[in-house]
Amino acid sequence: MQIKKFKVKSIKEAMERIKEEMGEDAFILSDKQITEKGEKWIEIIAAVERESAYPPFRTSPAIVKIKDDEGKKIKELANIVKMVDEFRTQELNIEPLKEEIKDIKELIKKSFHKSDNFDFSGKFYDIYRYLLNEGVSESIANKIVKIMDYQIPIKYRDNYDYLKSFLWKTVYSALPDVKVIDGSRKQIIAFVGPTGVGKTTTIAKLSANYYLGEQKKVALISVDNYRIGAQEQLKTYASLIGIPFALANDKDELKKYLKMFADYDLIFIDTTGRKPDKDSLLRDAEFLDIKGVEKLLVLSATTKSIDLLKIMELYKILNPTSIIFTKMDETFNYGNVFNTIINSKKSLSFWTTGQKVPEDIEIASSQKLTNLLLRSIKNGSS
Ligand SMILES: Nc1nc2c(ncn2[C@@H]2O[C@H](COP(=O)(O)OP(=O)(O)OP(=O)(O)O)[C@@H](O)[C@H]2O)c(=O)[nH]1
Ligand SMILES: [Mg+2]
Repeated sequence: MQIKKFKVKSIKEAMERIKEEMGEDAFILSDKQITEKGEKWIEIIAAVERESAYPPFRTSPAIVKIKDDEGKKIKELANIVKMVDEFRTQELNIEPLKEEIKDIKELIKKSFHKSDNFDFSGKFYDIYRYLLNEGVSESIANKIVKIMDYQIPIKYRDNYDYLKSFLWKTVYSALPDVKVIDGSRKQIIAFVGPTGVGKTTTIAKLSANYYLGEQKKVALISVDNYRIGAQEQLKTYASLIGIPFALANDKDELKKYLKMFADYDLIFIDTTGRKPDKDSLLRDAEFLDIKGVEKLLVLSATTKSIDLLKIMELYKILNPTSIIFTKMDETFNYGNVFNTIINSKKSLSFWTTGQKVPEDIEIASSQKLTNLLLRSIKNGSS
């Protein structure tokens, strides 16, 4: 890894110099504001390694970045790399599956509302156990295997490769389409979610990517006046990226700033992280009930399934349009993410894969989530 220090006036200038001097693959390791002889500068440390980190929304799965010296984890990493390769092939070959996937989607729509239990045996039971081990809830695992049980003809029931490929299609088909921020239309998005999940960091990542990468006009508003200094975090990011920032102390101020930024493509609103309780969420819902403001729910992939379920239930008050999952790099188990998407019927938009701003964010992908969930399913006959 090659590392270099830069002293610049804005992140934009830094990005240009880094690109020029270190190449397309370089990325920012750290940034801090410094003052020299009364003049303000930003000191940037940039690095370059094999993996491409910028421009935005890397397509390589989050998990590949995990580093650990322990043999077990290295083995796991090797499996994941293999999975990534498989994923790439699957992604290329998905076109011919489209009709089949449409049929399965229909079937899922009908059967996911029924909840009768089934006894599975043989390979169907292995698949059911695998899903439970990955953190998929009993009722969802039951429904998936039931669909397989109904659909798979007798001649294929012992063919493990056929079962695996059918399972892949069933899991994939159960996921709603991904909904990304569409840079082609004006959007005002309030990021809501529990304390410490990564709302502010995610806003910084998206702002940098849409402003520097996609050349969109982005403005930030914080309504986080609840904790002392909370808005400073977003303000610092705004000044590093080179975009405007405002702090709204009440709803009237928020409306005033929305008017002020009326000609911006994207306005991101950072909200106070709260312990999810109904009364404070009702207050947030009232505060954010302004024409044109949509809500994006930020959740952490490290939260237990049962808690995610309760959080989702509570945040229904805010009617979020889609979900961002953060900290995908901190988990090895994706059943909770899958359960949340299936139960809430909400689309995923992005997921984040580390603490680095702006690079640790990706557009979510149903294919990748399916692969992550099924990455360790046994090969061949069992
Ligand atoms: N490992 C990892 N850490 C993350 C990720 N996203 C955010 N974090 C870290 O999570 C911590 C909390 O991030 P914030 O952005 O301040 O979270 P927040 O939701 O705004 O917090 P509150 O405003 O207090 O509710 C910080 O240390 C971030 O660096 C991620 O994808 N992976
Ligand atoms: Mg915050």
